[in-house]
Amino acid sequence: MKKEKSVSMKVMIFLTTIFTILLVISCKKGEESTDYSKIATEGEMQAELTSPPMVPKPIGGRAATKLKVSMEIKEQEGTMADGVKYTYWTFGGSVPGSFIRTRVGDEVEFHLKNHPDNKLPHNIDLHAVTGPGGGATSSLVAPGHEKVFSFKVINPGLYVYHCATAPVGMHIANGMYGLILVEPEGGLPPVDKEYYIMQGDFYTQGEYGAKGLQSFDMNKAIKETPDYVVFNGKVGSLTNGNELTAKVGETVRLFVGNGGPNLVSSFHVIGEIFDNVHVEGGNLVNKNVQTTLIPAGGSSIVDFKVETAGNFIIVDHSIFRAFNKGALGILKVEGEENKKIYSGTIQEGIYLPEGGTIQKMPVSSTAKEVVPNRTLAEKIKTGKDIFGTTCFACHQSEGQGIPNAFPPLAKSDYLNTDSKRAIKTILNGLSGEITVNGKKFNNVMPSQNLSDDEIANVLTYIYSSWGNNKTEITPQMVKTLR
Ligand code: HEC
Ligand SMILES: [Cu+2]
Repeated sequence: MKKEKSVSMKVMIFLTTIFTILLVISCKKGEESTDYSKIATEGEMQAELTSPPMVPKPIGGRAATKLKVSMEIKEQEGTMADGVKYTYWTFGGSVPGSFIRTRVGDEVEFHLKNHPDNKLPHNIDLHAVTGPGGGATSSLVAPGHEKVFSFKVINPGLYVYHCATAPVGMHIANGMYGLILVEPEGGLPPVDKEYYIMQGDFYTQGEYGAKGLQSFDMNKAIKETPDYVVFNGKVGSLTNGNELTAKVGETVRLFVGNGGPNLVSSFHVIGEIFDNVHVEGGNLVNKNVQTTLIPAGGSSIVDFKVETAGNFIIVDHSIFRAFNKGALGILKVEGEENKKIYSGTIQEGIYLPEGGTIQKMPVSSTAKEVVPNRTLAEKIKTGKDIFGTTCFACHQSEGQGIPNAFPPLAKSDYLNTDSKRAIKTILNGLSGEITVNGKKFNNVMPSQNLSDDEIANVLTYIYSSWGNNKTEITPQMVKTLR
């Protein structure tokens, strides 16, 4: 009995010692993490502000200072997509608004100006602010006025800011959001390229692509059924000559935000893996991430090294948003392809399950083909079958296509002006920007492995349908272009 007691006493003493040691360690750690609300600032300076996709220069080692931010709110007409106009409400004239770069401990003196031509009052709620409304309560500013308030940034991270004037959803839906970065002590690890991307969903009276000035649709916003989901305020902000760029071997950091107002983003770069992700824009760094979730009103900092050349497509991996609502950008990496990392197609062949070997694709599938003599009606009939099994998946059953993805074949000016070009499109495939009936497409059509006869028939069918010009294509015409 006595012996047992002394054993339990020893255990007690042992546990108490461990506990005390742990307590001391945790206290020490607590002491080490600085309370940035107490850090003193040195001097003052004007903040550099940038519009997307650019970000201000890194802060790195500079001491905490009084940082003056001067931002002007502008309500202005802009372009949502080709031929589609929208009246954006902006912080600093861009969607998303100007990027603000601070370091932890900075005292930010914020000058919010509402341009006299604007029609509405606005304010700003910065998620980097510790205080009621994140600044919104002290920043409501009428057109032609300026409000000044100040705050100390005490938590490092990447934060969203947005307008919080009623109806809040509408101000955000019209583009009133942006990012403010609070660098940690000593800054972020240096990289070669830094960019600013922010996703947003837009609700317009007309459907996706409907021309003219589109007004905001409150009902669609409440139902959370956007017509547009885009990066940096518009379709094509990061494509068609606006691509982000980097060179092989460089490291790229993306400051990514999501303004919402409704949707969350499954942010992904096709063909890249994020080496580091500051999860939700905070301190936690996750490694080797394929897709990072960015909540509405949240952010993420991702970086990766680009190892090989090519176009890397930036998407919201809720993928219809990317290909049908605009959430698509491109990172263009220039330099040498790295075949060790990515080989490209090594061999393309026909797969024969029974034969067991992969054979080379025949160069000309018509070499020994006996081409039957068909009447026009027969051609159209067989052509229709080919269309129904091969082309319709993309171009749709009535040749109407899908806006922004697959061009129409019905009443297609592209098709009707040049039949040789149409034949070549099927023989060789087609990529790059084309304009069909006034609408731009920039996608890839794979080459179709069809015989001369089949191509002649399917094209003859298409030309004789849906208001096209009734050109008759012969196998001979295809053969000369093969
Ligand atoms: C996998 C999807 C896909 C399939 C299958 C496909 N196409 Fe296409 N097609 C496209 C895309 C995408 C373009 C536009 C390429 C670009 O943007 O450069 C295109 C363009 C065209 C064009 C020129 C543009 C126009 O509208 O006149 C023709 C003609 C055409 N396709 C015919 C066909 C025919 C005929 C077939 C079937 C034999 C077919 N396509 C199968 C995706 C496809
Ligand atoms: Cu506003």
